Amino acid sequence: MVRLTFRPNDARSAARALMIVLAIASSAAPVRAAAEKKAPMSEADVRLAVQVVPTPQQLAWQEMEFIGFLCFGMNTYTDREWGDGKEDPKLFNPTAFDARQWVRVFKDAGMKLMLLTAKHHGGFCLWPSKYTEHSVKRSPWRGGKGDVVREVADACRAGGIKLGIYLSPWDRNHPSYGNSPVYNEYFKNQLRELLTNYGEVAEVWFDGACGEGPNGKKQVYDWQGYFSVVRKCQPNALIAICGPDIRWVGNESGVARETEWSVQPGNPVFHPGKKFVWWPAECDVSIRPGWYYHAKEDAKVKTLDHLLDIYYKSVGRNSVLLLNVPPDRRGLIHDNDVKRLRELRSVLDATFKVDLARGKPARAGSVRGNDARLGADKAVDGDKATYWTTDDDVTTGWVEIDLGEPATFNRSMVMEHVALGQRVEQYAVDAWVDGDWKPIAHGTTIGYKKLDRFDDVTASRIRVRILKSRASPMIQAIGLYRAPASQGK
Ligand code: FUL
Repeated sequence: MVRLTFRPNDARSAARALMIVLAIASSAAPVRAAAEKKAPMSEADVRLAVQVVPTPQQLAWQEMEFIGFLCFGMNTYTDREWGDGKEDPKLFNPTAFDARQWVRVFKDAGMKLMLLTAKHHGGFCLWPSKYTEHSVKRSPWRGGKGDVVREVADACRAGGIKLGIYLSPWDRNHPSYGNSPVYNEYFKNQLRELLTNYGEVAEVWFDGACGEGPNGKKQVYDWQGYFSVVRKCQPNALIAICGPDIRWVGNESGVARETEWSVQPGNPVFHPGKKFVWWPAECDVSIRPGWYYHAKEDAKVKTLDHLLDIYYKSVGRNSVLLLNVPPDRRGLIHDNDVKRLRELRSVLDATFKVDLARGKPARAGSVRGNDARLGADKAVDGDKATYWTTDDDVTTGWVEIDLGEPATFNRSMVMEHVALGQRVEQYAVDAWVDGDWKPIAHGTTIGYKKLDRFDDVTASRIRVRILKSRASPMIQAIGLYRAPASQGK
């Protein structure tokens, strides 16, 4: 029933969700069910949840906001999305491979990390692993002496961008897959190779996808064993998706929920024994219909408007955007994708260059202990270490910003000081227009960053109201921007 080879995005995301469920079904509640649980929380639980904070590494990761993904490998040469593991390594043969071009393109787009599919479901390794022959060492590329991971790691370091490694647990090539203890050793050995020989790795991505189906091979993954290898070899790396540090948002369209909490119920497999954890969402999506490069999709690179919409619904909804840009058979990122990324960057730069609220006089309904260090002006000072807050028992409040002259804007931003946790449950933004407060945006959670879009508003004052919060709100930043006219929505 679920024997998937290549399918549209929805089917693959369903497959990943299903496989995450299957992978842990024997011992635990499904990841997605845990992540999406909506039951009202008891007061005691709310008190616990507000105490949960990110690790410094999780916070630094969130602050990257926009990161890039490279699905590249055997599938690029077979024109498929999922390999069956029987491919001849000789097929892998980029003609103009240049990881420095990838880094340039990603950096110009504003991405802060590059995540590479070191091994996908087909099992072909982009580095010369000593534990298998199914790798670049048996391909004609660079005379069998090539190492994609090495070239990518070096290019990332030279370009000042972080490196992430995707290693698929599902492996359709390795004969031990399904013989659980043996395959788990193989997988851990590969992890050790990748995490000790290539310098710093910031993110390790364990995909939950698996298309074995009910009659296929059954591999019981040693998640805790995998996590220990990562912690030991790269103590600062974050473990994503099937892992404790970064949560899959639950779809492959790049869209977070309107209500997106970074505090989640602990997952019994990934966070055994923990009631609540900091488990922030990552939105993975491809710039093309497929994850891998297919010449037939050259004209199907997502439109600028679509990418902007994705940006607002991911980065603007308390998530990190992981955008996949698959290199082509030359081993280069195709011009159509490069051009689209440039357009995206230029609109984002034009939009967020000037913050009309920055440094403007601000006042608040109340300030904790009337302490000037926690005053309203801290929400517009551009300093991520400072924030406005209310007294401990006060869970609503407002900040008003005086823009001086009437200014025109169509985007607002509110950020919580998530270094100390996530709290806000409901907020509204109003503008002073024609002698009255006019509502311009409202929402539920804020988290690290909430962006709202609306039609041009001209006003000399705005206010942000916190209508409901799990504890005193801590507002790190409020911003106002104007997107170029053609990007009205
Ligand atoms: C999915 C995989 O099946 C796709 O091939 C791709 O790697 C995507 C990022 O995750 O689960």
